[in-house]
Formats: sequence, C-alpha cells, structure tokens
Amino acid sequence: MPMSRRVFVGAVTAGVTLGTDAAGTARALGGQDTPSGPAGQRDDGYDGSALWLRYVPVGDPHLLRRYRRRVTAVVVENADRNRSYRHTPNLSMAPGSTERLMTSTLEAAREELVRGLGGLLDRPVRVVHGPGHDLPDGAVVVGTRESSPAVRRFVPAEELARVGRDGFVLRSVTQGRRAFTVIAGHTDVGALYGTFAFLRRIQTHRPVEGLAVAESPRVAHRHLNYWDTERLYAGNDAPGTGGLNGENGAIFNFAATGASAGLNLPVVLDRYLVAARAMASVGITGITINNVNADNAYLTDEYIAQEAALADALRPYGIRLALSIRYAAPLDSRFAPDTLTEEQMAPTDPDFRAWWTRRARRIQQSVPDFAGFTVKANSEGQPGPQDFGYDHGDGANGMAAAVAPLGLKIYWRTFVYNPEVDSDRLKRAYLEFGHIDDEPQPDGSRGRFLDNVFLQTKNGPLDFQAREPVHPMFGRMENTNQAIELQITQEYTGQNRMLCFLAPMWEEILKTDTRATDARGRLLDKRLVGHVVDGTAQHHSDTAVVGVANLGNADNLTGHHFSQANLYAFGRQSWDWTLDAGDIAADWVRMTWSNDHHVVGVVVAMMMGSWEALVNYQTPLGIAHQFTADVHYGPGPSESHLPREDWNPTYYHKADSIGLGYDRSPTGSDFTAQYFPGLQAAYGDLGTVPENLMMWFHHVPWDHPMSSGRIFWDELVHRYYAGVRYVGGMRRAWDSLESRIDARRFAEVRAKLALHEADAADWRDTCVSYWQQFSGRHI
Ligand code: GCW
Repeated sequence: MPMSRRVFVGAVTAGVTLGTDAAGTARALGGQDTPSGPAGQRDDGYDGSALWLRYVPVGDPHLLRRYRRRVTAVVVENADRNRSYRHTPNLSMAPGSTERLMTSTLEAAREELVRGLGGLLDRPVRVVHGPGHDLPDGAVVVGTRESSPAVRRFVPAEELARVGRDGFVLRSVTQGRRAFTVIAGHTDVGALYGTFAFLRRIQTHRPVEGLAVAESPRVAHRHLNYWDTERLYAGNDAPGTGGLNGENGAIFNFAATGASAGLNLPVVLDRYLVAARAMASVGITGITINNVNADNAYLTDEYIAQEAALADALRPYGIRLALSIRYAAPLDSRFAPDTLTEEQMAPTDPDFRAWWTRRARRIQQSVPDFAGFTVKANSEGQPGPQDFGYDHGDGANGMAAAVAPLGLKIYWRTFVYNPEVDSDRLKRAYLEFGHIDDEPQPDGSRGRFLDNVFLQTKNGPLDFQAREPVHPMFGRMENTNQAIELQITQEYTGQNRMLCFLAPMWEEILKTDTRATDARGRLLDKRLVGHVVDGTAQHHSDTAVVGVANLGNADNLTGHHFSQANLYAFGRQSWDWTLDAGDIAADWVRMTWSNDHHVVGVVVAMMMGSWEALVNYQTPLGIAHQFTADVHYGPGPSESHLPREDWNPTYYHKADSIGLGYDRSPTGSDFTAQYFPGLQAAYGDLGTVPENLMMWFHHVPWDHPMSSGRIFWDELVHRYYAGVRYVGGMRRAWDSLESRIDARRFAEVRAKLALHEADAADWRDTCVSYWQQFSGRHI
C-alpha cells in the first residue's frame, strides 16, 4: 500500500514510533550512512543552498565499492555539437561565483556527472573525450544518436523515438568483460534528464546495474509561474519590506539597488544556476518570471535585454522563459511612440494584434525560444477584454492570433470572480468560460478558444486553500486546452513557517475522479483530473502543468528547508502525476538529508502527515478561507470588514445556531450542478459528500452524525486538536534526529517547528472558541 494511505493525522505521536517502513526504503540498497554522509564529512555549517543536488559521498563502504566498480569514467562525445544560443555578448557570472555558465545542454550533462559522481563516489571521475568505440570498463555514456556513436551503437532509433522529445533511456550494456551505462535521449534535453535520473539512483542508493529504463513525461509543458515578491516566502527578508542589501527577496535581480546594484542581470548569480539545475533535474521546461499582476517594465527594451541574459543562462538546462503581461500594455506611454488608443484596443482590431505581434517579435529577437505570455485579465483589478466590451474568448484569441505565427502560447488564467456574475464566488469562473468552450463554430466544431491558448485553472474553485474540491472545469472544457495551476509557494499553507509537504494534496487532486462523461452521457474510461490534464481523457492537442514557484534569495532558496520538497515534488508530479507522494518524499529525503534508514523513515512520516494536519488545525472538514485579512497566514474567522464580501471569512463559514458551512447543494447556490452528474450527486447530498469536503457544499448541522460515531461539532473540535497534536509529534520526531542531522539545518528546522506549533495552536484556539459561540456546546 502506498505511503500516502498509511500515514494520517495522529500517526506521529513521538519520534520513536515513526518510520519503521517508510516508502522507498525497501527498494533502496541499504546503506548505513552516518548523517548527511560518511563519518567525518558532516558539514555542520551547511545552509541548504544546494537543494537536493548536494551529492554527499555514499557512506556505506560496500555500496560505494559497487558504484565505483560500475562507474569509472564519463563519456560525452561531441558535447559542443549543439551550442546553446547566446544573445548576450558580455554574459558573465558575478565575481566570486562557484557555478559556471554552460555552453550546451550536453556540456551541462557532463558537468553534472562530473560534479555528482565526484561527490557521491568521493573521488574525481575521469572524463574521456575520445571516440566511443573504445569505451573503458565502467564508462557512463551520455548523448543522442546524433551526438554519440556509442549511443548509436547501443540504442536503436525506434526506441529513442518512442520516448519522445523529453524522454530518455538508461541502459546497462556489457561487451566481453567490459560494462557500460548508456544514458540516451532523443534530444539533448532528454539526455540531460536521463543524466539527472541516473544520478538520482545513486543519490537514493538504488542499483545501477542491469538498467533497462525508458521514461517519458506525461505532460508536455511543466512550467513555473513566478510572482516576484508577491506571496513570496523565500526572500532573505519578510515579503514587501524591501529585502536586504537592495535586493527585493526574489530570486532574479532586475532592479536591485544600493549594495546590490552590481548584481543585476545581465550579471548571473550562482543561485540562478543552482535553481536551473534543480529545475532541470525534475524536468521543468519553463518559467514565467514576473508576477501575473504584471508590470509593463518587463516588456521594455531595457528589461528584455536582462531577460535575454537570464534566458541565455538557463537555456542549456532546457528552461524557456515566458512573461506575464498586462492586457492593456499597449496604452502605456512607456512604449511611445508605439502605443495604441482606447479605440484600437478591441481584441479583434488588427492594430491591437499587430502591437502584440511586434512586442513578441521584439522579445523573440533576443530570446528566440521565448515560450509565450501568461495573462491575468479582468481579475482582481487587472485590465482585460471586458473593459473594451469583449469576453475572455475574444481577448485570449486576439492575443493568441497575434503570437501564433511566432509559435508562442497564451496561458490565459481563469482565476476570475466578478460578483455581478453570481452571488456564489465558486460559480463565477465556469459561468464566464464554460459557454465559450461549448460554442458551435462556423466550421462545425465546438469551442471558440484557439489551439495555442491554454486556459490556466487553479486546482480548486476558490484560491489554493489547504483542501479544495477539484475545480469543476476539469473535464468540462472538452474543446479547450487546459493547464492546471498548483501553488508551490505556501501562501495559504503555512508560508515559510510551517512544514507542509504538498505532494499528497496534489496527488489527491490529480487522482480525483471527475466522473466525466462523453457527449452521450457515458462515463469516460480515463477521467481522473490527471487524465484531463495529460490529454488522454479528451484528446486535447497540448498539455501543461503550471506551478506557482517558491524560489527566493534566502540561503536555502525557499525560506524553509522543507519547502524545497514542494518544488521537488511539483517537478516529479508534473512529469508523472501517477507517482506516489510517499515515494517522492523518500527520494527527496535521501537526496537532501540522509540515506540513513532511520532518518528516512522518521522524516518521510513527518512529511506525509503534515498537510492533513495543517488542514485539520486550519480549515477542517471543508471549511474555507478563515484567514485574517490579506496576510493569509493566521486565523480570522470573525472578520467581515473587507470591502468585498467574498474576501471575508464570514462569507465562507456562514456560522449560525444551526451549523456551519456554505450550502452549495441544489437547495443552496447549486454550485454542485457545475460538476458531472456523478460528482453532482455525491457532493450535493450531505449523506454522500466526502466528510473532508462537507462544508464546501453544505451547511452542516452541529449534531450531524459523522462516520467516527461523533456528532459534527465534536468531530470538528477533534480535528483541530488532532492537527495541533500532529505538529507536536513532528517537533518531537525532529528533536530525536539531532545527532543524525547537520547542526545548522537541524537548528533552523527546529526553530521553525516551534513557531509552527504555537501558530497551529493559535488557529485551533481562535477557531474553536469562535465556533463555540454559535454551537453553544462543550469542547
Ligand atoms: O491568491 C491570490 C493571491 C494574489 C494572487 C492571486 C492570483 C498574484 O492572494 O496574490 O495574485 O491569487 O492568483 O492572481
């Protein structure tokens, strides 16, 4: 049984009871490393800045011998065959950097092997430059059939064609008394992904003999969105306070001032390349680098020059840049004399389209592999087509038509909630977008959105709450390419204070059965959210997963050491959404902390219950958005002062003497009608709705009987307490690892867990006592 089913709230009571059989342990080869590497090599000052690519020596001598025997040399033939395009003549690393700019993807693969194997095997590996026909015993060969005669010899063309653009093959080959490992891609980037997969095997102590692996991603675009400093919890200072030394806390510097003025792009910092390597190691293909509440500065020539430099640095790792744009940018005098008048702003107007074609082409001249635009329109004050009398379909298509000739995509976000559309905020997005997808077209087809448009939809219908039902649009937009948007940065899930591993949430979402039917009402064979997203449910022409990333300029790049795990898991799950969250956690722990069985067991168990615990002490049983205004961290269930009704906790909980929760069943707002019939029925009935979602759909009476045998009130209170108890268990479990974890990181996590426990208790106490005023019952 997968790990995610085994760990639940309350499972962590004390460190010693944890982790006797953590997922992934069984398949690893063993290894009794002392913490973070062999004895004597522990670095107690280590700050976490290498993410999961730290490559500490394999501590188990037996295993180390085995790896050393099988891996003796790195062979990357013709590494400079496809030199990565470089636009910026003076591209350079900041003085004192330790990372190095790569000139090609295969060079990046080779350098990663040299660094990774050198670290893991605790001795330098030989790089053999010669021809592939005379491979030394123990050679690790990387390349494509085009770059490498050895790959050509050992991996047939059809096999590589089958793994597709980003896939790879790992193969053990024996020839007489010599044994080699071949890492092959159909493309250079595929070979790089294979390289990281091979290193991961050693990092997690798996065998590297007898390899016969072929892997390819299920989703084409595995993309990050980056909101600069908004909702960024990984700066070296609190968000919004300006950062330290003139930096603003974001990972990339465009406009740092003061002491950091010399650290702006085109200067490249180590952390950009660490992030690039980390992204590539989990198969991320692109990043929209600026906030969706977009600043037009990013479209100016000055910024484009900086973006080109960033793109140059990331390109060898297969990472493409994209930009968020403000729909009304053509009106901005910064672009004078190239500006439009209000009259030219109709998305159907050739002048409007030509403006966007010109801007996009301008970017493409400097960033030839530019990926496209992310658009937040008519949402939270951002301008959009509705300001000019058009709908989202017209707006998205106007932009899509403008950039289609350049091969670019439009990621059009569906995070809209105009109160004039419906009194229930959750219904608004589908009401604005659904009919456009259904609309019959002149050519007989259905759906108005163009093929190079992705509708980018958050996983749930509200806004990244700790647990939401799936967004009803998944499956309902049969005729439009859909991208799912997940939030890696922990805006509502503890920010950089709470340890909350999000992979189990994403697994729950991606494996939710939409109960989608075809036009004749028959259930589809493949109808999980993951199937909708990967295109196999409804045969969409293009596929994407988007994650709102959590990278910043903190030493450990994510603010909380355990937030690194969320970025890692996002990449793994967007590559293959069928993976088990517990297995991903185990890999990450082994790569980041230690291969010590005990550490792996304890830490994986902590992580696997951490999200459910947060749900319980924050918003149990489907109660939504109880946050204090704007900050989105602490509890504020009584708050009702914000100007928009649907920004206030009271709008969501509807507490009264009868019960708690928002009735969205057919007797209430009838939001449930937006789901396919199977889910409509399940969610619409208090008798069948999953308990952990019940208050999303029902006003639940205080004495409603629950499956535990308790009444609803008692179960609610129980959940708040269980959630906080779990955090106490995590704290004790972590404490028990002190001798096995390097000192600095141990102390930093310990300090966070102490805050975490106090803040979780605040959630419990604030909410329970507030609800009690309505229930009038004992705790
Ligand atoms: O959750 C809300 C955030 C905003 C964000 C918005 C969105 C960047 O509080 O900070 O805007 O969602 O997704 O557009």
